[in-house]
Amino acid sequence: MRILLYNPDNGVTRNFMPHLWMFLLQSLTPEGHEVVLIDGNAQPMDESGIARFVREKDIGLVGIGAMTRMIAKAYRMADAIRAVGVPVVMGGPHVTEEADEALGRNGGPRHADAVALGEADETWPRIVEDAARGQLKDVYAPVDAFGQERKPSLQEYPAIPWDKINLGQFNLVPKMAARTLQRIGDGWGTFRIIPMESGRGCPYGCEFCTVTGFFGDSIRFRTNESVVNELLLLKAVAKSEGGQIAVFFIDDNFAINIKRTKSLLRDIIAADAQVHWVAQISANLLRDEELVDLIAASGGKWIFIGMESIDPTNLASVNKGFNKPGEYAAVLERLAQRNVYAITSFIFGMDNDTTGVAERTLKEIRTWPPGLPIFGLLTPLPATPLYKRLEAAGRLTRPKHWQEFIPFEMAHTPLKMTIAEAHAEVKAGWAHSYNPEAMAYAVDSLKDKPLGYRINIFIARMCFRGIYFPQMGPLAWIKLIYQNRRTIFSLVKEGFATWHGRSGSRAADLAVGSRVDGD
Ligand code: B12
Ligand code: SF4
Repeated sequence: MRILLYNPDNGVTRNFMPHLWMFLLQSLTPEGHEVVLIDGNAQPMDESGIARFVREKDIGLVGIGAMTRMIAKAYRMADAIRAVGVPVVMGGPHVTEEADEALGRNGGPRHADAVALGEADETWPRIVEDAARGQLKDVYAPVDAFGQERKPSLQEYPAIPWDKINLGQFNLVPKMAARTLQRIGDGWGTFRIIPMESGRGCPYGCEFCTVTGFFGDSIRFRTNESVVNELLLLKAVAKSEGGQIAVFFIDDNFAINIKRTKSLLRDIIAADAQVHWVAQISANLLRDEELVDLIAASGGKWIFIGMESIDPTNLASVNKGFNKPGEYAAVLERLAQRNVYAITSFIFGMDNDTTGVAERTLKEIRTWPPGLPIFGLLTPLPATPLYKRLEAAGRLTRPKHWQEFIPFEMAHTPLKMTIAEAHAEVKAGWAHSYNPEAMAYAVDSLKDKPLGYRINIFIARMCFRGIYFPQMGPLAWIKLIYQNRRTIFSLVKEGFATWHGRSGSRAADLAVGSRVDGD
């Protein structure tokens, strides 16, 4: 049987990275079946396109995974596939919480033939075999012989065959430039950000988060050896094609067990398996100097920190009181000293937020080393404690907000400001952080750092701006480049001067017969 695994885009922003679940399920598919992957972020497709694709390619089963944000699109695509007679199984965090909705058991239309609840590592092979026999069940739950929920152990993690998977659709280097860039340095013909997990679960239980409910509060880890081998394989793949690779450790809190994280990072260094990597780590765990040293030495470049708010009352109200705004600056300095930067994530519209929250937050941010601030709204995701609290208080204004996804639009009333004011605060956060002056300031404030770091920060900022301000398509990018022309010009000028200086001194060295290369 030929199986299509499909992840929809949300139609607004495109992810820079493919989704791990597709590669994982592909690796866990029983022998004798062929698996095709389509990520809507890399290969946009509409309903008629996917219906045509499954017919032309003779697909026997389609698996769709989606977050709440993409679920409306996922249902539309599933409907189109089922209309041409191909069964659809859906999985992921949204349908796990809203299985009745996907199966049409709550009065709405049915979108899926089957739903995989929770982690599907162990149920997927069964789903495939049932589908091949034409005997799909409605619901697949990860339970043991006694009907108790069973979380898969990650000790026997499958080796994802990155060297055999066609990763063409996930290259971030534009086709036009790929050939030329392949010859630069170690090669930049391809650049991919690959998701990798080293563990699952988080015990913190923040009120707005799906993770503790979905993956559980006890943490399971892969062996160091399996992570190191995967990194080595990815490194080899990038080298063989004259390209670059970066890894996003998608663990919800990569340093949740500091001792284990340090041991993993030490093993990565010992095996020479370093690649540039990004990970999510909560601020409280970054107090440890040795951990931060190991992060830098093992290739860590960007750390995503869920700061959420600079107001301790807000943090306490969402069960995230372990975040201490008073230590944010020291944490970011500690990272910046090692040339590691932070993606700092904030949520506006919390219960203690009042108008002016964006400016108050920006004032703090300006005192920190430059990073990548991002701003969102408090969102009641299905089945989270937050959803239940707001529902009980009658504060949900759009209880099924996912059925009509609107980016950056609240689904409940905040307590101390209006919905419109909360929207304006988020807009102000993005506008003041990503206007050309803010971009120039971020680059200038790193004057003492090597040019490479400043270029890295600048490019990352240009891309991150697109999370809020639509910048899909060449025209939007041309406009953005024009607006930031001064910063671009100064970076190019400095790059040229550095290159010229280097080639000048190399010529001088050669002229006097001295050796310029190390032994
Ligand atoms: C990496 C990540 C991202 C990446 C993008 C996704 C990517 N390319 O990988 C980035 C950083 C861009 C991102 C952004 C956002 N994310 Co995010 N993200 C994650 C994260 C940390 C890891 C996802 C992952 O790969 N997990 C590991 C895999 C193995 O697990 P999985 O995807 O759940 O898959 C398993 C099962 O669900 C199931 N399964 C999944 N799909 C399918 C399909 C089929 C057919 C079957 C059978 C089974 C199946 O089987 C898999 C194996 O067991 C998760 C948290 C988490 N730990 O999962 C949050 C998470 C998915 N994100 C979340 C959110 C809310 C967001 C944002 C909306 C945040 C924001 N406010 O802006 C944005 C929106 C992104 C967008 N563009 O639309 C929520 C989603 C909750 C929900 N109900 O939808 C999560 C769960 C975190 C949370 N705090 O609650 N995210
Ligand atoms: S620390 Fe992060 S992953 Fe853990 S519950 Fe809180 S928000 Fe979710």
